[in-house]
Amino acid sequence: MDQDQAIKTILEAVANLDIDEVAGYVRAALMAGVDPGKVLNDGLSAGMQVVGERFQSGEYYLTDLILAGEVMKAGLVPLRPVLTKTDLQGKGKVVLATVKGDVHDIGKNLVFMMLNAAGYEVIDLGVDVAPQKIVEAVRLHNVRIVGLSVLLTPMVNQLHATINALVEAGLREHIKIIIGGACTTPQLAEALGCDAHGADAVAAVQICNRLTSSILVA
Ligand code: B1M
Repeated sequence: MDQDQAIKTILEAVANLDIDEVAGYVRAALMAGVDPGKVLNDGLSAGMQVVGERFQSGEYYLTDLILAGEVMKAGLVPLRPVLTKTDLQGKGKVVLATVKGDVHDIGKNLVFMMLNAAGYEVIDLGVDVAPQKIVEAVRLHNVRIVGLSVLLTPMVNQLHATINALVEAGLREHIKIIIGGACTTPQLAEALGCDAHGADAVAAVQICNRLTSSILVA
């Protein structure tokens, strides 16, 4: 099987909710020499995109979305050790959360995994996290980077609420804020006064590296 076909097979397995085969297809792609980042972005995540479209069109129901989450997790099992192979340590601390009202955590968990592998100490507050809890975590752990994930458009106002809470607590000027998730864009990040937008988990690491150097220089 060629590399493009291997990726297409993974995409289709996720899109068709094939929980029994997905991990095997990921293993086969890795054996065929496909780049792990491509397996993640063009295979697994692209398959989730199709699931979302089928949900939106009424072809899939909420139970299918739930199963899709499990399919994605199954596909990540063989990928995780390859994505997290690193010996870097001690880059600094990052607080990570999915905003209040939103329970999507697959993307956030990928960002966690990649930041961890890149040597960051990541304080993961989980999902449905209230602004005040983020403020408290920033204070408690003395972090310099806050990462916020959101997938639901109606919850974008929680990004705003969180940033406001950080401003009111007098913390905003001491930290960098990066946002990401399916309903976010660089324009949204700019409009909200964030420091960066991460398109995917690999980009999130590159951005944190850049933000960390700017903090060290300042
Ligand atoms: Co829901 N869901 N969901 N869902 N879900 C979406 C997001 C949706 C787009 C589907 C659709 O209609 N097309 C839609 C949102 C529409 C909108 O508002 N724009 C939607 C909806 C409507 C809902 C419910 C309201 C459905 C209902 O109840 N009627 C409900 C809401 C629950 C809630 O949160 N309160 C709901 C529930 C669920 C499940 C719980 C069943 C399940 C999530 C399981 C879980 O996360 N544990 C689920 C799923 C699986 C999806 C889709 C199909 C897939 C999401 C996913 O995991 N993608 C999704 C469709 C879609 O996104 N196109 C959909 C794969 C993941 C790797 O991508 O999270 O985007 P993503 O992360 C990426 C990047 O965005 C980035 O890195 C990752 C890749 O490397 N990234 C960051 C993410 N966070 C980052 C942070 C960063 C940097 C980068 O820095 C901090």
